[in-house]
Amino acid sequence: MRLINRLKAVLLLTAICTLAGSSAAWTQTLQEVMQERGLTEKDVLAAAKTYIPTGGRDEYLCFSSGGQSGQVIVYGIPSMRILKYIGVFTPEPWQGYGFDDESKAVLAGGRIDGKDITFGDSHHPAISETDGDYDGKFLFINDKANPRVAVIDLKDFETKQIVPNPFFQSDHGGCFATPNTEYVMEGSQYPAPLDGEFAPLEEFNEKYRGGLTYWKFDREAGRLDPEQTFTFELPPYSQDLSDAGKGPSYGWGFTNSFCSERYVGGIERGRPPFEAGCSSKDTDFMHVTNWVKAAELVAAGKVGKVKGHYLISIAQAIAEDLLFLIPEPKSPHGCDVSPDGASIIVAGKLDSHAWVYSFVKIKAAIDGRNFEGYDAYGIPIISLEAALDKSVSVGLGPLHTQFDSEDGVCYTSIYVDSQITKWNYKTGKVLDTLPIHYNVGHLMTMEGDTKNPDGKFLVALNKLAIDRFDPVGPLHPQNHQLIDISHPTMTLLYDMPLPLGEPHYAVSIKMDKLDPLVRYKSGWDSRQEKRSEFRARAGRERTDRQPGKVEVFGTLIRSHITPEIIEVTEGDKVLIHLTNLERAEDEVHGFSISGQNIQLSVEPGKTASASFVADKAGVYPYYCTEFCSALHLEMEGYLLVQPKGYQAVTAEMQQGVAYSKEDYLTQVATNEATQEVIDQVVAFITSHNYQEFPTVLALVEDATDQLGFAAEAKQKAETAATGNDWQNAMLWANQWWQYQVKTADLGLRAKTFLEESGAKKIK
Ligand code: RUQ
Ligand code: CUA
Repeated sequence: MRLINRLKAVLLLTAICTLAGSSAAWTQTLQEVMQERGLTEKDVLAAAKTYIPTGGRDEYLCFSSGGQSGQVIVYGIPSMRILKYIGVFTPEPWQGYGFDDESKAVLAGGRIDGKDITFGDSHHPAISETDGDYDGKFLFINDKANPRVAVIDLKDFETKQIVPNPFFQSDHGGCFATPNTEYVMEGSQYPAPLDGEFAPLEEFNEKYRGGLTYWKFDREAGRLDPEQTFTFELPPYSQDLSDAGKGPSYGWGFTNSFCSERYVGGIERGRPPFEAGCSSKDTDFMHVTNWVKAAELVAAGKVGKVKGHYLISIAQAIAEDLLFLIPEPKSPHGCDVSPDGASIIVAGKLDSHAWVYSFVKIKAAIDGRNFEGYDAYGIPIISLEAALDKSVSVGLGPLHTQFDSEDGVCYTSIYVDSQITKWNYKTGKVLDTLPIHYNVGHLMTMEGDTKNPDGKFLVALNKLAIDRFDPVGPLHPQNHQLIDISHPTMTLLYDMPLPLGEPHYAVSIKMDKLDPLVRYKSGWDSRQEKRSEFRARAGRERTDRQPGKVEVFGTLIRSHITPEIIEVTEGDKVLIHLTNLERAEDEVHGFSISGQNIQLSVEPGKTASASFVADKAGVYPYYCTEFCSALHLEMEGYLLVQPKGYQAVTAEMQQGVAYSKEDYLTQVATNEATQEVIDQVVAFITSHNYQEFPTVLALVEDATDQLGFAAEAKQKAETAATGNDWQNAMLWANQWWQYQVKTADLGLRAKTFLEESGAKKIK
């Protein structure tokens, strides 16, 4: 046994040396592989354009809505490797989201009328902008089904806030950020009474309304500020997508609508259905809103509050020149402002044209009060002729438009024809088309909705996959298709199945604009972004007891949980706060207790809490749910829920093995051999410029901690040995060795990192 331990330490070192020296030998040529797998040269080229060698990085990071999963999917481009699902509107157990008290509070922010909503239909993500360009700080996304908006901090990719819309019953036209993220737009979808009360459908025209909320974003706090947020009351047209103006159109917002017929269905009453009544007119309306002027009115105290929130009535919007309508092609969908802010492109789902509106013309019509009339609510209508620059035939069922780095060039998704059309909205020329598999909804180019699109790649977010993937039953994965757009003609590179929900929109940002954390400051409440009042430091763990309540302030470090025994009485409220003491990158510990619906993810530095009522007497093992170390399985403990009035009968813990002096001495010999390995690694590290590598510094910091613990355990072993208590001497000697192994593990990782990063020898 002891000998094996000693060998292990030695093996650890030799394994590293062998690894460094070996290189994989290819036994086949590229031609042979192509032949064997039936690949064409085009296939191999596509692979070469998307392949990321091990350890490599993608150029862009994509945030895709996760549709009905209520999450955000994060993947790299061009590799299309999925990196994370961010829990947003829906609990996500791996991240402990919705299972620890801190994140439960975030989800509780999204309650509607006090009701927990544990599902979201996430639709349109938006990255925060500074001066019209992505700044990589925050991500916003809306929930269409239960009108809410969430804020995700891109420091740690965690959801920090969910706010329900105070007036709507559904939303669609969000999230869209204004050029400096002053506001985040959220447009309603299906009209309903804004006061949340009942009104019969017979009173649709009078009582039902749409709306557009401009959520004020407090960048300092990293939160939406409901106090400074305002909403436009809009007619009961089904408002659809929105976009914020920029450049010349800065200060304005544009929101589509369908069903301006205000048709109310009722098949069961013998009436033609919604789909007939909502598409009978040839045109619908684009809503043009002036948010800068509206914000001034709010600041001047001229906007009233309803249900505690600023609401600009239709009458006030008309009187203050804040709201205008422009006819749009039948059943419009996408509403996309060009990078220069001069044009707005709208495509009608039931039309084959993309309509290019000119903001200069719109502004001239507004300033010249050149209106063709007023809608039923008195809102001025700018005529199509007065606002339109051109319309271009792009294919059947055009939806959304995204922009290229080349001036005037854009791409429109064509739903019915299943294709992407590349065209120029300045010249009106169609440049190229590419078939899609199948029925593309949104599409996205790299940073394609900023004022400086990067072009390069386009992703088609397809509504159907049909025959693209291995069959997995009637519910197919979604298909994201990666397209190379760096040349005059588009080339399809890759099909990526997404098995989570129907992604609507996605946004991509250049990787180098992001700077995510690898660890938290120690004892960090990541949701409130401050030091947790529940943090514990090494050696300061404690359990507080009050009648009916037990509160644990514990820690996690490879490979033990402190405390290892939690004793409570049946009926007690139990609060467990755990701090991960690790500094090493990726050393996450989890925490789960049998039968309590608890699952924490405690990343390095984080403090996370679980609370529950121990309502049934019994024995409940708990353990770490991340495979964090060789002794991960031993990272365990017991929650003992004692029956009321329980009296302990046995005084001493039982042990399965008795140790002798000889066992102790053998263990000490192993430890001394291990120390030699550690010394060699330390010598290697300190002879190099390791201080210039933050990753290594963190590993060294961690290793130093572990070595400190080793010294403490060593001392305990020696004290027990002095008293001839060989049982405890041996156990503490083994614990001393455990700490050494962890030190060696960290040290070897640091050494490998230095070797791979070409660290310089300094002495
Ligand atoms: S959309 S159905 Cu963005 Cu085309 Cu929601
Ligand atoms: Cu910590 Cu497994």
